[in-house]
Amino acid sequence: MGKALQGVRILDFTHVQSGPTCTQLLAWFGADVIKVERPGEGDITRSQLRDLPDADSLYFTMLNHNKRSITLDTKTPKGKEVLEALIKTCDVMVENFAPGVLDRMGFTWERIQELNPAMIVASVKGFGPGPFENCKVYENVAQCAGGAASTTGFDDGPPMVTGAQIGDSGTGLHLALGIVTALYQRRETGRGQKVLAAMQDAVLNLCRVKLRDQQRLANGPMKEYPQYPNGEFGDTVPRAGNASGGGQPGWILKCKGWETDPNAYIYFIAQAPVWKSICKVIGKEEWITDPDYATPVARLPRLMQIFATVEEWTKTLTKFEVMDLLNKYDIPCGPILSMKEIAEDKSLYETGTLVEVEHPTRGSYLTVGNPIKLSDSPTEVTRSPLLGEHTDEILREVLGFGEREIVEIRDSGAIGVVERLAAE
Ligand code: CAO
Repeated sequence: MGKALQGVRILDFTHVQSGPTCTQLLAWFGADVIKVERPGEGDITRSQLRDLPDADSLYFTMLNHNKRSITLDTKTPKGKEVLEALIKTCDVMVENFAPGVLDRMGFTWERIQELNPAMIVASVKGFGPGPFENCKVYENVAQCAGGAASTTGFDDGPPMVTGAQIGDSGTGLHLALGIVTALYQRRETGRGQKVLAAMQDAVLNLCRVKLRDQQRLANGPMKEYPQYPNGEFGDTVPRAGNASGGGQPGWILKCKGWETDPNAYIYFIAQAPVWKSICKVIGKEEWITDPDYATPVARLPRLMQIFATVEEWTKTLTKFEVMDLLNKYDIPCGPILSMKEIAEDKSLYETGTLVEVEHPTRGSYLTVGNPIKLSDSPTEVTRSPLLGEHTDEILREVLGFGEREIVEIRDSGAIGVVERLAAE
């Protein structure tokens, strides 16, 4: 079966997490992704957080599936020549260098356009144009600057970052959409264009509901927040603990075993249409008609007390028993799943969301597959490339260099000594 992005060739000049998540998605949709790495070290994540000596880290392997790797020192004259040849033959360049790096390398937007006017140049940067545009940015910096940290955590605690990599992987997702959109537009115009996803912007986009709340604040307290009715609201959106960001109140409740199991909890949502069922399941049928509890508006000032009552019930059952019981009545809830529990969930393997991958130097490892399923473009997850594994293949087959030219490139040092030895 064909792949959605078959025939699209990506010059993947990305590193660390944000850029690689984007190009990995494009590879899963069938693009030919050629990762350009510095000779010797390659993408810095190959050696970061290593769990096995001399094997590419899980950090790297889990972000670079289905790609090919070429090593190239793009600051040498020969390296520049090869990069130029790649620019001429690829449809998209994706990069997430610090601001100014590409220009310093000699590959300005104008130069790239000269070489290939149809090339789409897609970039992740920490910030868009403005006071911070020249800053280097990592995940948590973006979470803080995009409004996520100030609105995450509990009211009486410090700002908090979240484990979900909304700054890196979240921006990679945004960039991938920008790239396919630009490819679509190119079909009409024949021209390339710049695509920018700033990490601050991507995080803010994901925090859209909090900017909504900033404006609601001017019109009175937000009644679904735990600060209502007894706490204080200042002039900015407060941290809402585990309150729901939508119109249905929710909270995290203890389940059986919570004293020893840090994840024996369930997210419970007091959805209005199933209020009667909730009352019946937890044994509080009198709340169905009690005017203090019967309507959503009446319940708002009592939410914490209601959750505490429901918790007395959830504490008598495991989170999975609660899940089963509540779902019988269509009461929305979600067990707090640990990474161990997720890794053991067979259904996630069946859908390809979790995948076991074989790797020549680290053996078998578990990874997250493509979370986006296309019925006509199935994803087969293949392992990440070793550093420079496809250097010769790309020089020969993609760029059409002959043996003499390849030897010349090697002898110039542009593809690096280690890779040269590996190739011999
Ligand atoms: N050949 C020769 N040189 C190369 C090369 C290659 N193949 N690949 C990279 N380099 C050089 C660059 O030219 C640059 O050199 P100069 O500084 O002399 O111009 C150098 O490597 C370092 O690039 P960098 O500044 O991007 O890397 P860093 O480790 O210092 O910073 C990061 C990393 C992520 C903070 C920065 O790249 C950045 O802010 N990127 C944009 C935001 C982003 O994506 N952040 C998410 C990171 S994931 O958490």
